[in-house]
Amino acid sequence: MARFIRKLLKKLFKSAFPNLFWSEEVNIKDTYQLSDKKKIKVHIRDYPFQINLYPDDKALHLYPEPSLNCSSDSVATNSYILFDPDSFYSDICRFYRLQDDDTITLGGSDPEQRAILNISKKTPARTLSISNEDGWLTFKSHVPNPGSSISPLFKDKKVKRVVNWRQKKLRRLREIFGNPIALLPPDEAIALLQKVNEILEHEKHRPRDKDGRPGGVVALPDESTTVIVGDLHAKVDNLLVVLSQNNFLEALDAGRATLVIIGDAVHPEGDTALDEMVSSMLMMDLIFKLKVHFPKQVFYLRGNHDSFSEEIAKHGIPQGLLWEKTLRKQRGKAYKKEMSRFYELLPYVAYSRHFVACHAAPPVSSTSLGKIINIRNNRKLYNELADNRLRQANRPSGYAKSDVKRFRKCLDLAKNTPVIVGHTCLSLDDTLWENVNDIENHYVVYSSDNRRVGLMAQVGDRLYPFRYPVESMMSIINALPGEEEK
Ligand SMILES: [Mn+2]
Repeated sequence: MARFIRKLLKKLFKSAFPNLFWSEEVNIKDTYQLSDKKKIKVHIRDYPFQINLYPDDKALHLYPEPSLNCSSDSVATNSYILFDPDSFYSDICRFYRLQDDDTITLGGSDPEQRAILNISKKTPARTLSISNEDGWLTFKSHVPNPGSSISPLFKDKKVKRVVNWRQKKLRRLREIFGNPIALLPPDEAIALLQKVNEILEHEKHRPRDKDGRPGGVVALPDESTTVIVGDLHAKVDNLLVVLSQNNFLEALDAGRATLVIIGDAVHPEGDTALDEMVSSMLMMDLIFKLKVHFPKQVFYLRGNHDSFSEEIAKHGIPQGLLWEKTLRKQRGKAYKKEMSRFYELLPYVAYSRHFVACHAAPPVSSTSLGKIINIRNNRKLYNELADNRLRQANRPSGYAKSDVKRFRKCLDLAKNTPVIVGHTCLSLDDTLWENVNDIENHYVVYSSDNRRVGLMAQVGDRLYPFRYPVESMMSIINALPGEEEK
């Protein structure tokens, strides 16, 4: 709403003082030298641009945010992504998204821009501004001529580079998940789940509890690069979006990355039918395939929905019981039993020197690493980690800033280490929230939104928030031509 009002005010202001906002509309066919004497306005939906930034001509690429949806009903986002082509295609990296009504002023004094775009420190603080308005981009150079330049990336290979790069990931996903991506037949499903449970019994990075069984904690090595996905609630497309963006899949394939799903991958939410359990079965099939494919790199933490409990209910729909009934009916008693074993074997907390994550909340009772490792049969601690929420007037048992601090401390983590939880959708217009309740480096990520998938991913020593548009990934992947038809 704020965005809408701002836009309206800007429009009124512009109509009152048109000369102040005048910019020349240019159709760029070749390298165009930007000048501080005039602003230019370009529509670049059809092809991407290269910016050569003053003073050292650092090349940056500006692409319409790539969409794989070819159907006419897909929503054009009007967004652009701005990135450093030297790193964008090779490793997990950050970028800027210019949404409608956004402006970015590029310059070398901003450490974030230097880190994300590899802009040199020599670049003046205000070098070039780019604004997006209804998909039209306005460029304004702030430095004496000749300043920066922009050129269209006409060559076919470049125009389609981002889309081709994503298409390649889709083919890889099809190799991992099967062609087509579909629910497994019962016999294959149980064989897969048994394999997963075998892995969990001897899972890597799981300190043992006092009975010698896998404990409640995943302790990741310092050198692992972690990607964290929040509650998916049966949104299979959202999982596939995550795996087809950035270089997450490539980093998993190269053994460089660790994927941590922080629970509640099942049971639909929001506007979907709450009693529909088949998409949850498919979701778990896919997660199990990932686990078998990357046994030392994919971890699933237990959420409150990872249970057959009768207490799991939404708007009067007993999702826990329905889930149990569906598994029994569709896949047999043995499968349901194996799923119970899976739940029993799950960890509750994952951490490394760079982050700590659990499904719902830092514990409010006094705790220690040892207690969390020995969480089996500790119902109270399970409820705190997997089902609590922020403290509020009507929820005095919720967690607060002091609990976030204590959580880091009990794991011997530095003060500014990101604490990441899921479980609570904080507003309908987003999927990820930062510094929640004014608690610094405290993130809530909820990855089952219909429009955008939020996740946290590590770049260098730090985890950063990322958001990606949701697309109909299942149908896109299943409609890809086979290798021989390419
Ligand atoms: Mn939950």
